[in-house]
Amino acid sequence: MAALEERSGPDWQELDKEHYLHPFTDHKDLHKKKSRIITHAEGSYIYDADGNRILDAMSGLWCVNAGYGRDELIEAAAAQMRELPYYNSFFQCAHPPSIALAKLLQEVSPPQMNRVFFTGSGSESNDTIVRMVRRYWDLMGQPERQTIISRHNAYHGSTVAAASLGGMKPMHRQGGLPIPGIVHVDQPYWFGSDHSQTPDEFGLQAARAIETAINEIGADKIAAFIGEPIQGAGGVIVPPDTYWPEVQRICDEYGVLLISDEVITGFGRLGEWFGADFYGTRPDFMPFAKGVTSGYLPLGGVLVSDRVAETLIDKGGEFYHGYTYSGHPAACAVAIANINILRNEGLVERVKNDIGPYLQKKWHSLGEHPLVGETRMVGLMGAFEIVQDKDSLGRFDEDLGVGTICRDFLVNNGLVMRAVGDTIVAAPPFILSHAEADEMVEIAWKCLDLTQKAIE
Ligand code: PXG
Repeated sequence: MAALEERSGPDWQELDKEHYLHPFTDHKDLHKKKSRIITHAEGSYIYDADGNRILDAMSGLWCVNAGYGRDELIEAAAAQMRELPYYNSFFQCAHPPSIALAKLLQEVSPPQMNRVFFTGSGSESNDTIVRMVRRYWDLMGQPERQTIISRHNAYHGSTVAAASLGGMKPMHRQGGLPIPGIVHVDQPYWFGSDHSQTPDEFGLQAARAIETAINEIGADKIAAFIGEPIQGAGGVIVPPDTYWPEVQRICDEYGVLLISDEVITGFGRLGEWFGADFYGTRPDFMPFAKGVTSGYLPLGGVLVSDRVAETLIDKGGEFYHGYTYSGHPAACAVAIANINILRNEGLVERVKNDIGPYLQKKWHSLGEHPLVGETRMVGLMGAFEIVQDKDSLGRFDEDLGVGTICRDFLVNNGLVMRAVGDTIVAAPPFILSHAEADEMVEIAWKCLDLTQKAIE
């Protein structure tokens, strides 16, 4: 842990402004204000250089699921670094932690998943999938199957292929994306629709947009469909119950590979090990990252189904793809320790049966606030929608930035949540106590009041 004087020593905000280009940041805007400097953390709380203690209801960036300050994870990294800090898995080499983790992942993942390809992040995992999917169809003698279907407002990462898979228009406008062979269809966002259909009808229609795209392009040209079980960065969009069963039917019927992006939903966020378990889908690929190490070290990977992996193996030939840090030993050691924590402390079950239902009940009480048009939460992944008019569910003018106003109140009152437009999202750590859940909802209500006053 950094010494106290180091935490408050140099003028971090000045140095930050001079030298540091942050991710997803308007620097001109940031320089008018100042960065919040986070110095340390414990349990569910982060602490900033101004001495504020803030309840982290985003688990960092959807990742610190086991909470901060876990000695088991710290010790696992240190021990592995002493033993073997780095070696690669190229050139017919491997090391115990990466192999042990591959075996552990097989145990916690769906039955068709017996093999894993390691990466350093969720973005790298999705870039890997774009190449692996196309390689698979080449080997299957169907090289025409190149096109991957995704959804508007999806988030699959920031590298060129991952951002292309994603459906974020502002990202596509920077750098000439998407790359060829990726098409986007509607997302299953009932709240964002005109509400003329029931959620179930709307869910079926959203799934059938995939079928329409397949028929327009030709099934013989479609390689795969990718979706987050619940869209995270897009605003915690929980699909209607009809959606995923219909997507699975369509993938089966047209022989299209299913990619379940588990970067946020993997490792217990929904109260099951994976989103695919929660929705009962049978994916061929499950990219993961974040929660695999509870964010303590960067690690990602792709779980690959038997039919794909066996094709890659049996048909032979080298797949020219891999990263220096594929299967990094220290990151793998932390992942093993983290999965052991999830198992030994029953944290996935805790999300399903204890803290999940407890927080959900409180969370839904926010729906009584005059500014809130909808609340939703599955496991420990939730959102509420700020509306101008509760009856028509009409939104505020986008330029007012009401979501951002509310988010700023939240942080200044000791609670981190994210604003996606006027949708406020939350994903607290699995170790959240009942008292912390109470605190979260109390602060949220108070800040909705403050937001209401501010915009009046
Ligand atoms: N897939 C999904 C579903 C994600 O949520 C990625 C892939 C990419 O992972 P990496 O490790 O390359 O970042 C993500 C990442 C936000 C936010 O503001 C969300 C993510 C990343 C950064 C910000 O909600 N998710």
